[in-house]
Amino acid sequence: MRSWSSPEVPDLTVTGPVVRIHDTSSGGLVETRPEGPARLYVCGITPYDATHMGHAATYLAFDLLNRAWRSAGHEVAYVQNVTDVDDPLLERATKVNIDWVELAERETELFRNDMQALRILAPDHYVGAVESIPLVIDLIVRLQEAGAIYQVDTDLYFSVTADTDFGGVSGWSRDEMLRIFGERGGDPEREGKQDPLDCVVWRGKREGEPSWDSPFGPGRPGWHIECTAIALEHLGTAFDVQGGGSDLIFPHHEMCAGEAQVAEPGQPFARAYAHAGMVAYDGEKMSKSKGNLVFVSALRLSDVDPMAIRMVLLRHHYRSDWEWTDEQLWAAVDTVTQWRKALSLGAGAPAAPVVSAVLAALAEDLDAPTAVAAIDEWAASTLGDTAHGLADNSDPDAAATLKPVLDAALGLLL
Ligand code: 5CA
Ligand code: ZN
Repeated sequence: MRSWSSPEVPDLTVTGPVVRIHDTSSGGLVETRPEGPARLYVCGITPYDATHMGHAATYLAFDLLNRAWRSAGHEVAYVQNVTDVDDPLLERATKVNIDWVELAERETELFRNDMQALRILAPDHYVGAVESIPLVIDLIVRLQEAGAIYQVDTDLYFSVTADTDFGGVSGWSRDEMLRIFGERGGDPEREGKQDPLDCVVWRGKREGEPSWDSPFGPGRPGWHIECTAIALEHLGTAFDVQGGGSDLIFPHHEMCAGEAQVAEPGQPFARAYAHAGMVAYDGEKMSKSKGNLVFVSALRLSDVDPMAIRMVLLRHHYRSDWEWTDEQLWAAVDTVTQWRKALSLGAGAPAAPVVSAVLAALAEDLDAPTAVAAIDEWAASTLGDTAHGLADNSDPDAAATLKPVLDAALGLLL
């Protein structure tokens, strides 16, 4: 599938520190130690509605990781999927009476344009579920050979007990898993399952649903196995980070890891599992099913500078849950104006310590708010200095030093 066009990342004259990130599986910060290119898999959208601020916040978080790795001197191999066939997409297409393929293509295209406007670096491989069906079928066959697949009617299930480390990603108790599984696409109540937590990997054809031929009869892939198959194909096992929002910790990332670890015993699926907090609006998690959405595309259409949208997101630590408000957007518009003004002066407060502070903050679990605060301070003292005549410690090349770092590390083109 076509990706979007990536903004250029300027080369920096300084190298950032080793990147540490919070790993859900171990419950603490871990040092990333890429061998060769840093390998990143981020779960992509289910394209049945426009990109909202929650999506944007999650993709921005992993964009910061991508940029922090590059600042530290690593190449990055980045893979993202598109869940272009799944229950919510088919249900929406039926409800609004349009072809599901058309809906998926339209919303994926809108997402690409939103990501491009927000200057999110594009994945090297942007891969749809539909185009990956042969990979999914191969993976199911391997799981069958490992004795981890059984049939209920025309559907195939993955047996979670086949992974001796099942539960290792989320660390959740069985009770918690059982409570949440049904709310997030699972079917704990279905008769005939060996374990209520087992997840579907091949859903046999239903009337009115699209289907593809397979050795197990016509049907379509289950959700989790799509990401497992795509990640293993393009990144291999033990890749550096799997990322997504915190609503993917369980069941999605747990099931992906379980399937991969049975197919490739002795290897973890990912070395670390990183999760972004949930963005709320009107007091509830922003979600397509609740309809409390702020769309990136709608703001772009009303002439909001995408760099101001990016600034709102950067002001929140990626792991915190927060609520979108319009006040934050207008404050961010002012910040962007102020920073541009300070940068337009050329000279300013000393830039070298700000560069170090920004790179250090981002390498320490993507702490964008601390990085942004360092630049706020620089801009305030630069503009203040100008008001009172430039101070003795003024740096004649401040803007020229800072601009490439704002661009490379924070993705802000000002
Ligand atoms: N296609 C699957 C992943 S394989 C999926 O979850 N698609 S999605 O469109 O529902 O979500 C895309 C990404 O946005 C996921 O990482 C999800 O965790 C994240 N996300 C969804 N809603 C929010 C929200 N309100 N705040 C933050 N992130 C969110
Ligand atoms: Zn996924």
